[in-house]
Amino acid sequence: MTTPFTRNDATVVLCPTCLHEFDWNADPTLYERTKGRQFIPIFQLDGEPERVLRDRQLGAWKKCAAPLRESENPHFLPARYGQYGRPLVVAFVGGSNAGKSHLLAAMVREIERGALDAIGARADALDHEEHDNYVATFVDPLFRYNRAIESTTPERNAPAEFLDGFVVTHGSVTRPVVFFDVSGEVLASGRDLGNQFLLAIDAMIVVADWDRTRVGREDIHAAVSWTLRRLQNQDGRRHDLPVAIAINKCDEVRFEDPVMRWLRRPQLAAFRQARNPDRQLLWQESRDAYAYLFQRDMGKWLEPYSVFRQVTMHFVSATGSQGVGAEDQFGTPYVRFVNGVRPKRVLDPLVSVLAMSGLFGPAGLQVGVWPEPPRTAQGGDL
Ligand SMILES: Nc1nc2c(ncn2[C@@H]2O[C@H](COP(=O)(O)OP(=O)(O)OP(=O)(O)O)[C@@H](O)[C@H]2O)c(=O)[nH]1
Ligand SMILES: [Mg+2]
Ligand SMILES: [Zn+2]
Repeated sequence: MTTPFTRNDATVVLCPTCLHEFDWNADPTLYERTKGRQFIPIFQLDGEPERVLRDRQLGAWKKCAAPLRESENPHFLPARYGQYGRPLVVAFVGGSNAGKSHLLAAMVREIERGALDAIGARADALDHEEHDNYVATFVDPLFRYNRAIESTTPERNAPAEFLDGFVVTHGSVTRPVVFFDVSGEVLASGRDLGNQFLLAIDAMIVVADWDRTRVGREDIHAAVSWTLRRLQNQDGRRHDLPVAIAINKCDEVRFEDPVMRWLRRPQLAAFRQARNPDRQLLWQESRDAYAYLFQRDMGKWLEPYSVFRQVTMHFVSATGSQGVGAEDQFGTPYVRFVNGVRPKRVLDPLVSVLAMSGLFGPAGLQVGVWPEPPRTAQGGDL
């Protein structure tokens, strides 16, 4: 799974934006992006030293080889996207207001501060400019100014692009990992350009609000069910898609068992030895989380268990506390985290899908494969 997806020595990359498959190396042309977001091919100038050329190629882009229809503009992917073999496309799936965007921002912040060191992994931004942009737009307002991220704008009629990405290295394995986070409304909205990236994903982080009454306007589990149905309809490989279900906003129920027991544990406790994850611990947490959702009449969120081979569940809190209504200096209302933002265990679902994808070696491929699906109260053995 960690080897490049090759066909006749070509590295075939699936463009997550338009779903076109193409040989990454067929056209070596690189592009630089101007301040005005124009893409210009980089060619060696007459007499230009190799070193200078190479420097200009830093942060370059590649054009997606999809044939364009009239009125369509070409789109581009960071040059490093296809350089290390098959990238891992991770999607955040869940109803609107579940906390997908806060969870992603909290994960990126943890990665930034080097929290993957704990498992001996390194992450470098896939494209530094795009990453800085993501941090300035989502991470900094949240962590520096305690300002909640706004609900993601539903964008149905344009293909989605990934928000941020890293090149993750563990031992001899290097793989680009990119994140898609669109609005819950778009996930639930049928077959739209805005959610077709779902057909290109390699792993899924399902985000569930423990309080199901808070979900937005759409049918409460439509985002999850619809995504699963579409993936199931694809090729047989799909049942291998690793899924981590994150029960978010656990800060609000932190004194309740079993939440208390798990939320107090340090981040990545089960992955201290990334090559040999603690499957027992992961199983116990998944079992408790399964029971927790089932008791709350949230069985629909457990559907991935019947569809996919590898599923883990995690109690997390993206923000560590509940935000309160405030007003900024311009009188604009916003949600503020008065005690600062302190994520709890947000990297566990991410590292779990990375492990299940084989990034940390073969033992990870058994993560989330349980002796039997967790039983519910009717089965009597939880
Ligand atoms: N208490 C608590 N609130 C949270 C947490 N994470 C997110 N929230 C709140 O939940 C609300 C929704 O969070 P978002 O991240 O915007 O949710 P989303 O799933 O991205 O929603 P859409 O973009 O509309 O699909 C925000 O008001 C956050 O303040 C958490 O860990 N704890
Ligand atoms: Mg969002
Ligand atoms: Zn494309």
